[in-house]
Amino acid sequence: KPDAADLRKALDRGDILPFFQPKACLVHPSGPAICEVEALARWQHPQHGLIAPGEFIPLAESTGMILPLTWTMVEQSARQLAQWRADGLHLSVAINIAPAVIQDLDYPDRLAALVERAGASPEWFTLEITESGAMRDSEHAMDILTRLRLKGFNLSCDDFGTGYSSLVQLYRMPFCELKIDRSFVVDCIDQSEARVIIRASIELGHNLGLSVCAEGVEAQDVFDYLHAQGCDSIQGYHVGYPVPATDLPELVREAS
Ligand code: G
Ligand code: G
Ligand code: MN
Ligand code: NA
Repeated sequence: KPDAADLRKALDRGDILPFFQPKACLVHPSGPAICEVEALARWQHPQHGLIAPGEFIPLAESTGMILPLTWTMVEQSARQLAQWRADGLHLSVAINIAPAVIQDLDYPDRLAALVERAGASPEWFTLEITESGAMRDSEHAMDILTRLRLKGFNLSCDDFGTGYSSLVQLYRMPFCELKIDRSFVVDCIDQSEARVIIRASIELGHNLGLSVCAEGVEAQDVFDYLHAQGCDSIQGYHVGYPVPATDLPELVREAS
C-alpha cells in the first residue's frame, strides 16, 4: 500500500498523469459527438504498474498533496488540449477539484495563469466540484466559485443527488452543469425510483439554466433513455473508457 512518502516521490518524478474519458455531447448540431473528456488521475508506478485513484486520492487529500496533484493534472491537461487543438482535435477537459483545493481567494488567478502559461484557456476547462464539497462553507465557496467563473472556467456540480446541498444553494452557485451521479444511472432501466430522480434532475437543471450530464452509462438502452429525456451529455463505459492521451484521437475518430 502506497504511503505519503511514495506519493510525494511520485509527484516529484512526474509519475501522476491524466487518463482521459470521453463524454458524448448530445446537443451537438451534427449529432452526438465527443467534445469533452474528463481527466482522471493515474499513478504510473515504476514497480507496481498503473495505480487507480481510489488508492491514492484519499491519501493525497489527507496529506495536503491534493494541491500539487491537482496542479499537475491541470498543467498536463492544458498542454495536451493545446496540442490536440493544434492537431485539429477540438476538445475541452473536465478536471475534478477537491474542496480542499479551492480555499484560497487567489487560487482562481493562479489557476488561470497556469492554464495560460501552458498554452490553453480557462474556457476550455470544466472544474467538477462535488456537491457536498462546494456547499461546506457556502459564503466562502460562493466567493471562490464566482472568481473561477469570472476567469472563464466552467463549473460542474459533480455527483449530483448524493450530497446534501439545499436547492437554494445550487441555484445561487455559478454552476454551468449538473452531473447526475452514476448510482442513479447504472440500473435506471430496472429501477423506477432511479428514473424519477433522473427526470427530476434533468428538469431542475434545465430550469436553472444548467446543462445536464449523466455519468456511468454502460449500455445502449440507458443511453437511449437519457437521450430521450433530454440529457445534454453522456459519460460512461458505453461511450468510452478512460484512456491514455495517445489513444484518445483514434477513439474520437471512431465515435464520429
Ligand atoms: O478514475 P476512476 O474512475 O477510478 O476515479 C475514481 C475517483 O477518483 C473518482 O471519484 C474521481 O472523481 C476521483 N479522481 C480521479 N482523478 C482525480 C483528480 O485528479 N482529482 C481528484 N480530486 N479526484 C480525482
Ligand atoms: O464523478 P467521478 O469523478 O467520481 O467519476 C469518475 C469515475 O467514474 C471514475 O472512477 C471512472 O472510472 C468511473 N466511471 C466512468 N464511467 C463509468 C461507467 O460507465 N461505470 C462505472 N461503474 N464507473 C464509471
Ligand atoms: Mn468527476
Ligand atoms: Na461524478
